[in-house]
Amino acid sequence: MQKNVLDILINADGFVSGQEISEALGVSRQAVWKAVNSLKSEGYKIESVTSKGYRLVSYPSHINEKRLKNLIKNRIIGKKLIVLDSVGSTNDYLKRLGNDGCENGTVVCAREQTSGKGRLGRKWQSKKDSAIAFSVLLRPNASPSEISSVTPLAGLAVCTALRDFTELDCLIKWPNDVIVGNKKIAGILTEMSAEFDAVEYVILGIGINVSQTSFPEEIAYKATSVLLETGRHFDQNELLACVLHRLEDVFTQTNLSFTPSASDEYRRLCATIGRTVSFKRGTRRISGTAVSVSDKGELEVMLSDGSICLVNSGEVTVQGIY
Ligand code: BT5
Repeated sequence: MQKNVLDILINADGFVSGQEISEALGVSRQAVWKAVNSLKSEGYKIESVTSKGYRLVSYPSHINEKRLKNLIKNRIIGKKLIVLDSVGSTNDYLKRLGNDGCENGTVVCAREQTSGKGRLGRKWQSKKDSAIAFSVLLRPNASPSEISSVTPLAGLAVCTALRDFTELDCLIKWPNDVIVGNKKIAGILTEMSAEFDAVEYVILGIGINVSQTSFPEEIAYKATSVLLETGRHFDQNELLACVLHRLEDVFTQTNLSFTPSASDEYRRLCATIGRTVSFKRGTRRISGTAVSVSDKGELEVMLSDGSICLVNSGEVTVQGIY
């Protein structure tokens, strides 16, 4: 009922009277009034004028299922969409759906995560409605070694969507953190379920800081949000739809591995290139200069003797960026 009323308001050119809505839906004016009130309580601004009826003024800026479903035009990613008010971790929730056979491209998104996960057992923190937290399940027809570029490609998609949507100068900290200046605005956690030679599914968990005005003390020096950087409030639904659209573009155009144009674009936006980096090999810590990113997504680091070392996983510390 609420959705039907919303659809009418979205498609109306200006005011629609309560009478018109009740006739179109075959319900009482009282029922229309109730539906309008519950839409208002969800954050929709609806003007009501006695002689004219109702007019949709603005949408809630936080994640809202109806609004998001209206915005997503993808064929695969987000075609099946689950929006939750609160969940432990969208990745864990989607993993359970993945094990039960959910379709390629399923997206789970939540207004709040109570135990959001970072990589290597770390925590991802975001308060309710202040950030976008979602996970995408992909079922590539490939072996684990053939999909090593999935994570950097997701980083590229999030980075370019944020650049276009917010006009911020977002860059990528290899392999897939999205940064503005030297602070992180988005992070990605990739998890996979695979047999030795076949991937069952990949889950890309993506957190984007949108409306935070501050961060807990321990991460304040390295975290930022779209609001802090631009001073503007963006609609989380439009931003998420834009990111999902970009993910679909990137993954349908690349078949999950770097194409020459995707790797060129990745290198152009990679803030790690040209910087001094250090990483662990066994028990040793090695330093060098990041010189490029290979077509498989590996970081190419030049060591002091001029040799090139390829880094494909693990933690890399970048001088000058958190
Ligand atoms: C990441 O890990 O950056 C991956 C973050 C993935 C989050 C998404 S949200 C949807 C999905 N469901 C989940 O449960 N997770 C995914 P990592 O590179 O390990 O960074 C984690 C570190 O970043 C933490 O140890 C903090 O230092 C810092 N951090 C935590 N919350 C942050 C935030 N909101 N913004 C910036 N930095 C943060």
